[in-house]
Amino acid sequence: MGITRTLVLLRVVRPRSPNITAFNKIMSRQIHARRVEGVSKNVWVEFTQLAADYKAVNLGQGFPDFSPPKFVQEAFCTAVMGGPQMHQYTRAFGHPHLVKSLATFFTRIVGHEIHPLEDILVTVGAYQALFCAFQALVDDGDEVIIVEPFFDCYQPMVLMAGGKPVYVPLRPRSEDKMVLSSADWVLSIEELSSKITPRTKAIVINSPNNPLGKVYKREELQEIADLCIKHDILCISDEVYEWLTYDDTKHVKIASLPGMWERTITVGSAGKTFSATGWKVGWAISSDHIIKHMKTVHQNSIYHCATAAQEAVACGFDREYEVFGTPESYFQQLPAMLHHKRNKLASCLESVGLKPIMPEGGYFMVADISTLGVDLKDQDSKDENDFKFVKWLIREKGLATIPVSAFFSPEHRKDFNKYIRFCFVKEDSTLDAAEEILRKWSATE
Ligand code: IK2
Repeated sequence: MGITRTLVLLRVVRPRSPNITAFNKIMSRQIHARRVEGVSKNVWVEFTQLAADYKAVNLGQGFPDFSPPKFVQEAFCTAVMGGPQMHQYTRAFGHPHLVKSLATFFTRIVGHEIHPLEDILVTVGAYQALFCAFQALVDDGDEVIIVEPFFDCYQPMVLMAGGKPVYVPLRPRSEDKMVLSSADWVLSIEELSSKITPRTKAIVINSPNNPLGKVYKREELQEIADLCIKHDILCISDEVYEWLTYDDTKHVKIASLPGMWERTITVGSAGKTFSATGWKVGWAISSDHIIKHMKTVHQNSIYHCATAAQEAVACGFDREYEVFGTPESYFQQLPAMLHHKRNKLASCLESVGLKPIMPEGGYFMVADISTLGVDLKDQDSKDENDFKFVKWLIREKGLATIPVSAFFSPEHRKDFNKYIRFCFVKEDSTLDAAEEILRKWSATE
């Protein structure tokens, strides 16, 4: 059953239990802990449900609507049929086969000998790697610099750890120039530097960036690295889209720059790497003196993630190690396929008068909607403009996307509420269906 059908079936309005209401009345103290205050809104929960309710063509949340490559599907089936141990607990910090495969694979990429048992933590998706990092490394009052736009969970995770998020936006290179590529969005090192205080504990970067698709150049990473080293700051580097770069753009790992291995936590995702987001296998790679604290959070919360899924991901990396750099590699095939989809979506958006920003990496495309002039006065007035527009597009046109202000801090949201995000890791038929909706709409305007 597809995710849309499942979500539609789950949308049964449940009457409030009389027991819960009674309990709330008798409970004389506040039920919730303060750490859940102000972080309950979640763009994925809201828009995935809305897309399902309206059975919209879904270019919203970032997951492929096609299957993972055969070799990992087969590896998963083999694992599931592979005897009792595949169905039981495995090593808490990562299935032995997987940490070995990850260490072998990434030692070659980072250029630093990675110890499978000391330097890697396998997690429930990249989400949990990020959660463990913030919980293990951020203390009350610590400041964490987040480069905007950012994957939305960084902010609530910092807050839940007791930290203070401090934001530095990527800005279009020039306000008057048409912003055509994600490379036109740049970080001001002066601005970043001005945000560093004695309480700054970490800087969070994401390359390729979600939602913009910006891939940081080596020189940009070097400037960030210099600041981290100068001020003794950690770097949390979210690299879940590391294999997805286009037009000869190269992804560089900040951990591979001199002096950065010891202070960088690199976060990865098998969901994004092998087009299997539902498996929820992710990892953090860092020096053992950092990973050991993340292990403490992990062992006292999740303990470990599904054994068979870890085994399948290990087989995937073993295979990729063998074919790395050849046309057989999925890490070449997936970006090649997505390159075509990216261009297809860009032409479609341009043909209906939207202004897309061409991503250098990842599988999202941001477009400026300010030229469209849709009347949104009937939409919820508390919402930002892009939220209103995306809701309108789902309800009225049956097309789901994501509002880009969700990737900005409350203080900068207003400046970026004229953009929406399209996901293109979709079957061509899904992209065609989206194109048809947009064309019909533009023909009636
Ligand atoms: N980090 C980034 C930058 C991500 O984009 C994601 C997953 N995003 O998917 C939702 C969307 O943007 O549409 C994660 C971390 C989490 O990855 P995982 O699924 O491995 O937990």
